[in-house]
Amino acid sequence: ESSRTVLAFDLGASSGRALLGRLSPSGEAGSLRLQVEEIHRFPNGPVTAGGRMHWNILSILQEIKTGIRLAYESGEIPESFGIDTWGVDFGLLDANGELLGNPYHYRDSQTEGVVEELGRLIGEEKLYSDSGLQFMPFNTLYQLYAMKKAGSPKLAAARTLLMMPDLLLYYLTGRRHSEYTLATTTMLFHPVRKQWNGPLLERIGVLDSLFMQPVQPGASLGELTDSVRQELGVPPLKAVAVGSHDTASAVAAVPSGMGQFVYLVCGTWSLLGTVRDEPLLGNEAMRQGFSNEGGVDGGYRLLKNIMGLWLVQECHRKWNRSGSGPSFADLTKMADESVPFHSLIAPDLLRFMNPPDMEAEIAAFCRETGQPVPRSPGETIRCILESLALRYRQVLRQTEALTGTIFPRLHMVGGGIRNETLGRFTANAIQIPVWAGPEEASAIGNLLVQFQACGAIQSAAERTEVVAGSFPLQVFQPEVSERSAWDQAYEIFCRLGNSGLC
Ligand code: LRH
Repeated sequence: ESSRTVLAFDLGASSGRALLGRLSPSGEAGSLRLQVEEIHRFPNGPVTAGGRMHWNILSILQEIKTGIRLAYESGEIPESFGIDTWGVDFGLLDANGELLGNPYHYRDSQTEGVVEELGRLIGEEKLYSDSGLQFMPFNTLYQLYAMKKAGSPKLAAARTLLMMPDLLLYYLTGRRHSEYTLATTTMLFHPVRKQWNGPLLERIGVLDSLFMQPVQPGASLGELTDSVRQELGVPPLKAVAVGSHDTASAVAAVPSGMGQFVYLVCGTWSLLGTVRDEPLLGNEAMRQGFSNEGGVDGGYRLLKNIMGLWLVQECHRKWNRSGSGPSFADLTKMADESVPFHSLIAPDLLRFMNPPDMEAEIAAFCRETGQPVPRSPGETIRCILESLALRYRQVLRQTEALTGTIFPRLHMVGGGIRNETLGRFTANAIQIPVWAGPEEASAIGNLLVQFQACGAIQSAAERTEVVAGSFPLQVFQPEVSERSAWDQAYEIFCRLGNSGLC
């Protein structure tokens, strides 16, 4: 039996990547091993123009085409490709099928004040029960409402809305579609009826004809257009719908085994939660700021957005403007060597979403709350990592209370697992073992759903077996000697308050 290959594009906050996945028999009877190879990497940062933050859409399209060409040049013949990226962002097409401007980036500030306004207009409980999403200011609903209020001519001219992977696939295949997991990040998709929320769209004055009934992950989306093939000099290649929401793909790659599990998808964001058969749409889940997003296997990802390593990335960006500042590894080492629990922040406050100077914002928070102000990069990063670990504890407790489940371990996946200090802090904060891996979870989930679509993998259970058999896990055990220090820190942390974003 020979190996099979598919191609994944995973677009993250700072870079986009093309990865080839090769699935082959592992030697053990019947089991399969996945190997992943990065063949192309390109920048994917926002571009500020005219005071607004945008996607650099055409450049990304071109890089994806380059990735496809490089896949064939490597000598492999992929059976299909799929694209995943972060939730909520979209492009608008006019009546001729042309893109109306550069899509906005969700960290743009256009939605300021809109959460409160729509909460009053629609009613928070109604909004929550009809969307299942926490009230995050960048949700597609809020972005569209802000455009509407600003009298956006683009919105007026729009005839089709495509989420970012759907838009990129439209350019590559000539076909329009809407993928389900991303639709569930918009706040405009009803989690139970599984339809676009017509009355809500009407209420905000946006045409429901912009939206198409979503297709499920695994669906076939056609092939590269002739003109793209000719441009690249490649044979026919099929596009497949994956969990095009990066978090959906990452959760699909958790080596959880059977039964209920709790995950922490750790990257620019930290997404902590579980998977359930039914959404939780009541007041308790709303008050605690949980989302119910669509999973690749039909269930619901009950999770909370936590500000994540964005806090570190923004400090790193500031200290590296000249190009010669400390690396991420240097910063973690400095944090390790700093005094424990010097000061703590409430990471999910809106003020940390996109401040002009993250280091200064953290210092201001510490000053305002009567704590010592971090005076060095090491102290600032230590403050961030400890605060994140304590926030994980809080959200884990909330997840357990909401679902009536006690979890024996936390599965941590995504690029954040490279930060061993964070892994150790997390295990000490939550006082259960952390099983870290795989790192490339979004790309792996993307690849595996394609393998399911072409019949090489038969089920979700087999998918998790393949992950478990293909990638090493690093286990962080809670340290008994650290227990009381983290308990004390948690009490202080809980008094800081954590409203804002959620
Ligand atoms: C993580 C993520 C998250 C969304 C956010 C916008 O990358 O997709 O699930 O809420 O980005």
